[in-house]
Amino acid sequence: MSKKKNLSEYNISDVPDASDMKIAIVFAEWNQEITLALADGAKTTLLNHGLNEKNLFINSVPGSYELPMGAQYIFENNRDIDAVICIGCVIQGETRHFEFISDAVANGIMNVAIKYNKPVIFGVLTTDNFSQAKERSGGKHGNKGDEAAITAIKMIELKKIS
Ligand code: DLZ
Repeated sequence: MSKKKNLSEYNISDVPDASDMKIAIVFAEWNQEITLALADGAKTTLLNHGLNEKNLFINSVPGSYELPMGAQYIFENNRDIDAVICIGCVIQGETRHFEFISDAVANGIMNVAIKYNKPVIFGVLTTDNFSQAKERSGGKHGNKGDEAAITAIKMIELKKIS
């Protein structure tokens, strides 16, 4: 296993060219200060790896709970999309909402991926507090949106070559 804990510090030559790919980002409007930074990181990384901006589709959903449905709508309406990157931020509160939302999103995303046999990337932060989320959306722990973008490109390529 790689010793790197932070995929934001990746080797550019390890990532395939994305110029012939079509990718969608769907982000949650909850905790928008964080999710916009993550979505922006994902977008920049995709474009840096050759994705044509006309092949990048960006939509939002109200909250992270709606991300799996958002991904499903995107695949239903755009059959040639290669992958969907789901971006969200669920922050621990005083009630059990956190667990319900986090579990439902993780399972829902996997179900959509399997249903369409296409990568649906879990770009969802699940943190104890806002400052942990800030640190992971362009702070000292990098930007997990970058990592989600790289994961999407790598999985699309894997499907092609495997
Ligand atoms: C209701 C709720 C709560 C309490 N917390 C979050 C959160 O931290 N992050 C997030 O993305 N969404 C949250 N939501 C909204 C739910 O995801 C969902 O939009 C609503 O429950 C409506 O289905």
